[in-house]
Amino acid sequence: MIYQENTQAIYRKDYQQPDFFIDSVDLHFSLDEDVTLVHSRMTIRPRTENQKKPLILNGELLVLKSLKFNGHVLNATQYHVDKTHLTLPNVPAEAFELESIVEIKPQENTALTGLYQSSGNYCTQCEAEGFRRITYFLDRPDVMARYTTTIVADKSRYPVLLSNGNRVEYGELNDGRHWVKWADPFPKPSYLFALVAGNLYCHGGKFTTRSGREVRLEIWVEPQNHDQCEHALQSLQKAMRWDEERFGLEYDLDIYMIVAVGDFNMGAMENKGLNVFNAKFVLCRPDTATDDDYEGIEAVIAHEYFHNWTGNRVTCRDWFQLTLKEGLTVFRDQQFTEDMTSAAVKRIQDVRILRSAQFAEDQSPMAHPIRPESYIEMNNFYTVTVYNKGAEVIRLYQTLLGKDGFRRGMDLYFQRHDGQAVTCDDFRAAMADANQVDLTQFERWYDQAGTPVVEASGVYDATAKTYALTLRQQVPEHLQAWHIPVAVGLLGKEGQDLSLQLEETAPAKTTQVLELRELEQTFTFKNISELPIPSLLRHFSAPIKLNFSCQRQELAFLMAHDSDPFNRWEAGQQFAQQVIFDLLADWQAGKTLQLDALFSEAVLKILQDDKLDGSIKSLMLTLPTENFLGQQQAEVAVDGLFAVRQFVLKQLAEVHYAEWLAIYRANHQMPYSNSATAIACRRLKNTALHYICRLDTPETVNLAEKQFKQSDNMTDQQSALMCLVNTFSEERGQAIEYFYQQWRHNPLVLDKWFSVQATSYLPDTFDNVKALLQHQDFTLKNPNRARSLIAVFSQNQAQFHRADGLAYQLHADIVLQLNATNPQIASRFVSVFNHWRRFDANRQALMQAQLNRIIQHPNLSKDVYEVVSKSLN
Ligand code: 0A1
Ligand code: ZN
Repeated sequence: MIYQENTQAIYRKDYQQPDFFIDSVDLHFSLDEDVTLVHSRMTIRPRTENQKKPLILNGELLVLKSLKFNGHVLNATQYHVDKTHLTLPNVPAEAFELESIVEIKPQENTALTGLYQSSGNYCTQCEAEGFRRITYFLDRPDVMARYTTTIVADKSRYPVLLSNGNRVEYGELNDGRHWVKWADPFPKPSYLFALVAGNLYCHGGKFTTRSGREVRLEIWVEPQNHDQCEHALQSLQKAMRWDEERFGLEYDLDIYMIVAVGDFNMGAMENKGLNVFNAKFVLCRPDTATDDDYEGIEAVIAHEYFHNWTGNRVTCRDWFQLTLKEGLTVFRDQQFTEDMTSAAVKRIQDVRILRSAQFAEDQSPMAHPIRPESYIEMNNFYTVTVYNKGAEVIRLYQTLLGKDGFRRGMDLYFQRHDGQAVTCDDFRAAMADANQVDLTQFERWYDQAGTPVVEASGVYDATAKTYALTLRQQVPEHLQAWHIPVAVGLLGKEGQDLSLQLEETAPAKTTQVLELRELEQTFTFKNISELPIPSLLRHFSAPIKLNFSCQRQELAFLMAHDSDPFNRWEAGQQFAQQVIFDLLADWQAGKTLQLDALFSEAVLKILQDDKLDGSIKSLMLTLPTENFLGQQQAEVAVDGLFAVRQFVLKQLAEVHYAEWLAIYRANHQMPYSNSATAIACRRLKNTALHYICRLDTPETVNLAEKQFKQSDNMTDQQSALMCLVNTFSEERGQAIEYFYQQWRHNPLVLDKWFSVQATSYLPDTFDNVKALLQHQDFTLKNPNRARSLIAVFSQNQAQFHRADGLAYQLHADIVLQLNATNPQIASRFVSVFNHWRRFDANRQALMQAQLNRIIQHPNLSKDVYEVVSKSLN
């Protein structure tokens, strides 16, 4: 087989310090329509005295025009250039200056890494290894340099020229071009470099730090989006304040810029002082963005801002340490959102993502520890494991050490490592040393892949008044026991929390964090005067699967009474899961289905519980997804799960119709605002509307249509459209057409139009998706648009996993197209096939055939090759 790219794996154990450091780099960009010239002047210093090492710089897709060494032009015999490197075999043992000029073609860059164009503007994406597509460099995070950047471009087409740091000089040339010079005082790794040039509008603001410094804040967007920036600005201000209050961390430059671009592979990028964002995470207005969009923007703005300390000031030594900055920064943004919105709702949402995506990754051939041991293409490791499980691991420190102990660890981490490129071990050492605890065993969270499974069982002794809880972790043969905090509560028969005491002298609490370190441990609670109902793994205190056999009555009890809102929700989910799996057995046996009365009653209690916040209530009224349910099975029962879940939803809709309607009416009149209360009302109301519309009668269609046409906000309009696309009514087609005409000129809203159609559970969805691929507004070039249809459809379990395999074939066609233009997106898309072994023989064969077809394709990118080869292995 021919693979164009080098598919050799790189190993963590092979890490070596760089042979050279780059202390400063002076860049000069001349942006022109046909070629862009990049001139770089670097001061380079060997790491050790008297070393005789060649200088090997990274560089890809560059055309070298000139090379100078300490001011002297080098001739071609003095260096060597190949597809990926520039090598100077003989360099002196003291510091020297190297100057290069290269040509690049951003206008042809469809991979969206390095320097590229979006809507006619220039922008960059350098993480992880994009800087080498801009100029020759030691493109690795442990080489930190001071940057100055001069940008020259046509003034009328590119009036705005931005880079990292502070604007120090500017001027005009007499040919219609102008220039700006930026200087970043902080040494940084190359992956944090950024440049933006274009015609952009600035939404400005300011922030005064707690030490009294004034910082200028700038949100840069395409001019037509000028009215969609205020929420982003406010989110930034909130994040800046929160980081001062919670972690004592202040911003360190005089200016902080955010640029929104329409074409972006990921969510956003934390470049020093100049974040580049996917427009989806900046732009919003009530009529164009949903409540979830608003929350997503606040979270991503905060995430990138928090990176200024966790990522930029203290960065990663090598890419294996990615979770050092990402796990920590996700944890920080999660805590921020918990404080800004509702801690319980946020926790539930985060755990849903973890379980549905990360636990699935753990079960797949791409499973890896949060600190991977090897990779072929680093971009394949920006995963839910590194990010979201990484955040759970950081949360474990806080659970074990307490909020104050965690803060002490953070303080010591910055005290020790500000300005350095460090490792996950350095972080763990700071946590351990600041709290004088031994965190040796804790390293297993970093080097072992997989989701730990813990079995729990309890024994109540009425005479001794003790409750003994035994926890047993299942550790696969080649692995070692994890250090797992399990937060536990015990409920009395009135639903009240019992007070818990492990030792006679220890203070009593209603939630105890048990530390499971051995394979098996028993914890005995004293003075328990009645048979308790345990509430285990409260607030999901560790990223594990906990098995504890619970009767339906107990689940219903916890669902109604647990003081821990997370576990209250969790009990409902487990209850629903049991009900669905029992019905599945009936469905498979050809029996008539009948909904469990106790479950229906428990749902009614939630519906009628006036004390529950609308957001939580709505989560409690949402059944586990088909994807999640499939994961719990040895072999995913695609059709059965679909049929049974639909049955339960319809039953709940019919049986409680009056209540759904009452809830709908009670919450529909609330005027729009983006307050938590208004959001909660909309969530609850729209959950109700979804149930109501399951009935698909003229009356219910009418209700959805009215909301669709009359709503003044996207949350309500999109929800109503989603309801309508799942009906067989005439209004369905009309609404789809109406929405298109209303929003065809707004790309982010048009993405929603594609997505809503791809999520439909009606049997014609595949044909619709195929037709939408041919739509004039569909393009694979824009990642958001591609995701809105393809990625969304691939998560529509029953429709994507059609037994005829047609959707698989179409999906593989698209992966191969993207492989040539945007390997990162291709690789993300192909990953749905990673789970092929979990399906029935027929579907396995169909997916495997597509994987084989892909791997035989010539010119496969490293990105796709790595995923597909691991998948077939
Ligand atoms: N560091 C960014 C995410 C990011 C990673 C890679 C990218 O291109 C390959 C782009 C963005 C973050 O965590 O927000
Ligand atoms: Zn990040």
